[in-house]
Amino acid sequence: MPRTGRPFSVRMANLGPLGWVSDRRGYRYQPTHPVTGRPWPPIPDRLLALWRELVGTPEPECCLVNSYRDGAKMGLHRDEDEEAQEVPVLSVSLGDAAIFRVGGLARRGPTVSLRLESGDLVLLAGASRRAYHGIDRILAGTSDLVPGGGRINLTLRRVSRPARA
Ligand code: MD6
Ligand code: FE
Repeated sequence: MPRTGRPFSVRMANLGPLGWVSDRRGYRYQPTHPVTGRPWPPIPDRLLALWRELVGTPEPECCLVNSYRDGAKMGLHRDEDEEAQEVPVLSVSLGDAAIFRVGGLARRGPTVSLRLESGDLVLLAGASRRAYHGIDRILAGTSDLVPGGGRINLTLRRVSRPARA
């Protein structure tokens, strides 16, 4: 995590031309893994097809892979490290169910909680693209999809501002 250098409880990886990474210096997108220096693997066609169906153009540049085990959670945040703030963010939940909290544009405003099951999709589009959201907890043992238990969330994003036609 920025400043403290403490690890997130969520483990992260990326697919696609750009990956979201975090260290003491802050958050950013970069084309290679921060430790190995290798490019991220490509985004699978099935995920690209889902994006084309639900979002359309431009193409996503990053699929962030979040892995939740052993009480991992994610604090309230906004996805705001992308230049392309007007392009929706699409997420796919797999494995154990999770309590997803979503609010509005103010960090301290009212929120609602949703239970996300394996296979559920969340599309933050329009005004909700800038809404605060987070994962309060994982409901362990609600799915046997992920070997060893846990939850995986895939978020597809456009990072760079698309070239205008
Ligand atoms: C998660 N999801 O479900 C965390 N962000 O584990 C997100 O942070 C998220 O579901 C942007 C759009 C959809 C999301
Ligand atoms: Fe998010």
